[in-house]
Amino acid sequence: MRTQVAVIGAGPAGLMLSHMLHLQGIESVVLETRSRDAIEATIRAGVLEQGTVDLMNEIGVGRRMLREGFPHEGTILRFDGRDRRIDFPELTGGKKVMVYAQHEVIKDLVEARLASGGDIRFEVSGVSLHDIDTASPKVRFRDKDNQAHEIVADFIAGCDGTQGVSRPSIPAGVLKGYERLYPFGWLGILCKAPPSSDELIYALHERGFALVSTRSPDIQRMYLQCDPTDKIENWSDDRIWEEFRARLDTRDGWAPKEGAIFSKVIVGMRSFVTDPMQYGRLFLAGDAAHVVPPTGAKGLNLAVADVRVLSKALVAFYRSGRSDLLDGYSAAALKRIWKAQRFSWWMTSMLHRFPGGDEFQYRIQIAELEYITGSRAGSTALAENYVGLPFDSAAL
Ligand code: RFL
Ligand code: PHB
Repeated sequence: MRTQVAVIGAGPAGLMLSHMLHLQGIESVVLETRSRDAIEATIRAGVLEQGTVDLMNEIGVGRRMLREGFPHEGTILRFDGRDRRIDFPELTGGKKVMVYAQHEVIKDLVEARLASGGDIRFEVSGVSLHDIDTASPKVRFRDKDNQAHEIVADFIAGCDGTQGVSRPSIPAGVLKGYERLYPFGWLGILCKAPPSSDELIYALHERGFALVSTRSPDIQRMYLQCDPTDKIENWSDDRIWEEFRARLDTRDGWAPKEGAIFSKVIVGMRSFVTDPMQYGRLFLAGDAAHVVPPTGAKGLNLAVADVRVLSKALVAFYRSGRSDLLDGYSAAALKRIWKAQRFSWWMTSMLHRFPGGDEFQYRIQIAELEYITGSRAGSTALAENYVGLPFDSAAL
């Protein structure tokens, strides 16, 4: 089988790329190891930057998001037993974010692809990449009935996340990886309760970080900093709520609304960047190329930003035979990626307690939070990164 772009992975990066290429008349085949039901049910990110929201609307997949998502015009930093608010539109010339779950974005993109005749192969196995340093790269895979296939493409987009095959298919020595591991993880829960707050709450306490997010009027998403090697079995519902009450410091009379917990996960935290994000005709995008700790809510947004750059470069190639934008893809994408890495690292460092961290370090963190929330310059630095930095017009 032949296609123009073989896309590995039906996450936000792969699906968005396939849809954007389709709108420009470029055909693609998307290969995904999991089932449609599985990808539409995996709970991950929740916050969309203004630019991600705008792009979803531009490419015609924003209708349900506008109806069911929650626009947030600010966020709360909670420490020393009180709330300080950062106002996004006021500090960023009108920008805000949208709380709309990643799996809802996935549902909307899958529906849009299938409605326009898009080719998504779910439940494939044994995906392998070949001849990626030639003008006819190939992808071999088995379909869900175990039949073997080969796709011959002009390009391969490696959008297969942290555990995919794309990055490991690049010969050793070509890529440089930059990594930072954090000595903590997040325990994430979903519970049946009404929202505790109109806006997300990022809290620092002597006992560690806590985050209050939301999914719907009756389902809430909340996180606690924990040991990354901790086990879910150690966290009874009672212990979780006790820890939330302590870290969210209910002295001022505000307290989280508690309800039945129906999902618990522990996720590790790391920062990782691959440079370059290209080898021959293989282009990496999203988590396949970089990972951020979730404190800045940037992972999904960066995946979308990558494919925005990549789709423009592919369109320029097919429209006018130009390959300069493809050659510049990695450098252009990495500029934004490093800025998002810095923001995610900074938010993580400011809001978590480091094992072995002493009282001095904690006092410095509180002073930084006081500064960020008390100064317009400080608040703006947080707000403009959180809603998403402007796109570099030279790169796009
Ligand atoms: P994905 O979503 O991992 O999709 C990759 C897809 O590729 C498939 N795959 C393969 N397909 C074919 N062949 C193979 N060999 C394959 N190997 C894998 C996988 O099954 C999968 O479907 O990567 P993508 O598209 O790059 O998207 C990245 C985002 O998913 C990720 O960055 C975010 O979820 C990160 N993230 C957040 N990002 C935000 O922007 N805002 C947030 O609020 C936010 N919160 C979070 C998060 C991630 C979290 N976890 C679980 C790490 C909160 C958490 C707790
Ligand atoms: C979420 O709702 O899952 C969420 C929100 C904000 C973050 C990370 C995750 O920084």
